[in-house]
Amino acid sequence: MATLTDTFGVQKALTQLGITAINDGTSTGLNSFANGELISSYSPVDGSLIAQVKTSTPDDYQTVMAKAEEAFKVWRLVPAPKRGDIVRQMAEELRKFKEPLGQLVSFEMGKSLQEGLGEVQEMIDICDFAVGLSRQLYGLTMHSERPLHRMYEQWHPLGIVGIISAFNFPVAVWSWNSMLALVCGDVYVWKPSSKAPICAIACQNIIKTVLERNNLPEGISGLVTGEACNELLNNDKRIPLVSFTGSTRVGRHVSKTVAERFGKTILELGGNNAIIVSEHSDISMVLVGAVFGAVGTAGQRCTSTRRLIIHESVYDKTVAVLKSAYAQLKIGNPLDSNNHVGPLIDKMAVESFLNAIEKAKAEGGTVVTGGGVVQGEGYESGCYVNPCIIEAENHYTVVQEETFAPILYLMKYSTIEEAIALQNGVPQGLSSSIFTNSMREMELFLSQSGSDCGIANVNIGTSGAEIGGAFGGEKETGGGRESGSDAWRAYMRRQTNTINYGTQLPLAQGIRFDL
Ligand code: UN1
Repeated sequence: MATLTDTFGVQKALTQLGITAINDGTSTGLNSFANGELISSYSPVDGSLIAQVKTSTPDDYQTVMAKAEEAFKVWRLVPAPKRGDIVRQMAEELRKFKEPLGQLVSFEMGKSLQEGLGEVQEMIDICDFAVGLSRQLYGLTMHSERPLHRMYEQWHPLGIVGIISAFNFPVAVWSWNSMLALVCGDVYVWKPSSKAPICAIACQNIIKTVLERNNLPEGISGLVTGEACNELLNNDKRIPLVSFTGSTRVGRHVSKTVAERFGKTILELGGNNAIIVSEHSDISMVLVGAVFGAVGTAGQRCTSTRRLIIHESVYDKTVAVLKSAYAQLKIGNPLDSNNHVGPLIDKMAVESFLNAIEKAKAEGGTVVTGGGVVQGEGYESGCYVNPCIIEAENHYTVVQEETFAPILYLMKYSTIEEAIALQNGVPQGLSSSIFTNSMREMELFLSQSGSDCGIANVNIGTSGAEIGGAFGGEKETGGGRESGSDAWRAYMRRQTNTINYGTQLPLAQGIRFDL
């Protein structure tokens, strides 16, 4: 019987990416030392074992860190535009490997092939962005209050950046951090999700060719695997910045641990993103935005749409349209482009999907459509679920939490002020959106009395942000910003310099100190 792996060419992709059945430190070669237990990576697509990865022991971790420390001494001296050129070469490699890497992302974590390819495209885009940035790491100059003095600020590399990434964007979020860190003159140690370690090995293999070709130390790009490494990174004083993507619960712990040693964090934690559907909206646009937002990546994006806040006058119509759209959804192998919805990452995720639906019902919610596990041929992994729509109220505990699954809660509003209050009335603050053609509503939503989120969109859903903007959110989302705009500043340290080129030593604030 042909396995799904054969049918969709995943085996070929693995070979192209240099993935063998067991990947350990020796077979990957690039600053990855792993002599610990094996992690097995199973595909949620068909339940098959993709490969096994050895975890890093505490000794392995120390080896990787020592190499990173050495590499930093070299890398920080490479002029920033030259660092940009190395990142440009990485982008070229990623362009070459876009197809197999996109396939691997899809196969290892279960998102659709198109989204897998889109994720690799985000990597290429952030590389290109970082290349330009490598000539624009600008500091300000100020006018000194003293004569014959010059004052300015400059940005220096921080050192070793710890990157802890999540399964849902196993390669893009790493690249947002790593490529910016690299042009800033930092090196990094990456601890990928244990649910998607093969993607990380594939990236290391790609980076390795560029570093080797340019005679650069492998320690520039470090990889450690296994959950025990999280605490080692968080507590390590040699790591001035930890960029963590994951749940609010774990993020709270990372934040405290790193702050305790005065390290910095970039936190990308949970979202509870809502779309406001105004009576002045275009329903066909709402449909695409809401359905892709809620079921794309099987609801496993931080930016997934979790709540629809619908004006009472268009509520019934919107629910009817959504219901029929959900009835058309094709659930199945994400490598098959005919399917809209792939599997959840694992059976634990399926459990939390089912539990959340039960909780919502117990709190008074009504299931409009969906729910339950999809059974039968092609669904043997047990990770496929029917995307669910539930009529609910914003104050339900289950609605206030982020469930990383395709559950969309519907609620009604009558005034725009009430809609904005509902949208903001959750502990998280990542992404938000309004569909409206009313300028008044749009501007109010974007004003200081509007959305309290890091991302606020008009006539666009909550997910699918472009890399050019700063990405991140407020409140329990953690406050971090990554990717575009001036997010690079978090990867550097600012130094204020004042130079006296006169022959006197006047003190600031006019203080006199005569000797
Ligand atoms: C995430 O889910 O962690 O905006 C990141 C988006 C993607 C990134 C999501 N560009 O949906």
